[in-house]
Amino acid sequence: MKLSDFGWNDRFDSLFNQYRNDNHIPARVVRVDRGSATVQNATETVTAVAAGVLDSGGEPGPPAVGDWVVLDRETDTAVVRAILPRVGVLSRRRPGSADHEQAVAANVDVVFIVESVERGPNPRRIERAVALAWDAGATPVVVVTKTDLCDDPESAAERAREGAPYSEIVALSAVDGSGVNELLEHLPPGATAVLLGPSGVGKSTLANRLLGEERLAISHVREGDAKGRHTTTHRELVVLPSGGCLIDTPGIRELGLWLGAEAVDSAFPEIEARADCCRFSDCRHEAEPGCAVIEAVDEGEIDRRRLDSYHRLQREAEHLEERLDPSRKHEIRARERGFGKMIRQALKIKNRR
Ligand SMILES: Nc1nc2c(ncn2[C@@H]2O[C@H](COP(=O)(O)OP(=O)(O)O)[C@@H](O)[C@H]2O)c(=O)[nH]1
Ligand SMILES: [Mg+2]
Ligand SMILES: [Zn+2]
Repeated sequence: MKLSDFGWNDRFDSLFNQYRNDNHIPARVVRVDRGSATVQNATETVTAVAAGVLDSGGEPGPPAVGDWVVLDRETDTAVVRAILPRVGVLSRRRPGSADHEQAVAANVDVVFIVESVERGPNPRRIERAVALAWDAGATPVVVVTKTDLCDDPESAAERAREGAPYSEIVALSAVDGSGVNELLEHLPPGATAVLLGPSGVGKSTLANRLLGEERLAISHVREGDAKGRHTTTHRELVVLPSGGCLIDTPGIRELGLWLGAEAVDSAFPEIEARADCCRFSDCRHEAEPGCAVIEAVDEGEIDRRRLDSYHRLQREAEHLEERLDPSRKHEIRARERGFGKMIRQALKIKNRR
């Protein structure tokens, strides 16, 4: 295997230059445990000490699955010396915490948003994942699994499309193999994808199918119980025979946003496109006069549910930004105040006529 099969490229090669010496070798993190990381390169897979490592910004690690690191092999114990600057990182809010980030996967090109036909794809959950994908600098692709269990996979795909109207949707069965090659078109050699979705939708089964072997543990669901237990307990990167990398993740129950408000905009391009025609450049598309987005909703061109989701996710992103940077609180409040004033003025003008 070559390093490029793992996603190594000229960018990482030049970033590695400053560390180049006889003891340092580049490797990719395939698994993270407390204080250690399993890293892999073209010739070996080793468990390395990863305590106290600093990332490129001088922030303490730990590395995330998918990171490219500088591995020091001088002593018997391999040590992670540095994390190379990431192209992007897929993060979510750490469950149960208001302001802690959890890096799910680093340096990913594609996020496979996995939903099964069994419980029906959930458009609201898909929207969140789409926003997180764009924020990570990755392309979201929605994967609807278990089509062998359903007579009408097309309507399940339609439901998924409601949450990602501008993304590719691939319907497949990891059991009979249909649609699997289509999925691989989104994961060319050298690219990295992460599987994101709730427990039991078939992420690990799909990864095994692509691997051509039963490497990842899958849950055995009892007859008539579609719940599925948490079988995958950690994130893991595997290199596929087809050349791409795939990161399997445990089922994520809560997908708290960890992103900037602009990433939410990218998940709702139809709203962003219309926003250019709003009367006010800082229009929030709530109740402003001359709002082209609300007009499009009234005319049935934009789905009302999409606008509701947009508002919900925008608020969540803004609250996060406020919490992380309290100085912004003032700015947001001021904007809201200015906005109220603007509405009142607009109403006055209207009433005077
Ligand atoms: N019929 C059918 N069952 C599947 C398919 N993919 C996964 N499963 C089953 O769904 C259950 C959960 O799969 P698993 O891969 O562990 O889901 P994960 O939690 O998303 O990793 C297992 O019982 C699998 O055998 C599929 O395409 N068709
Ligand atoms: Mg799994
Ligand atoms: Zn507007």
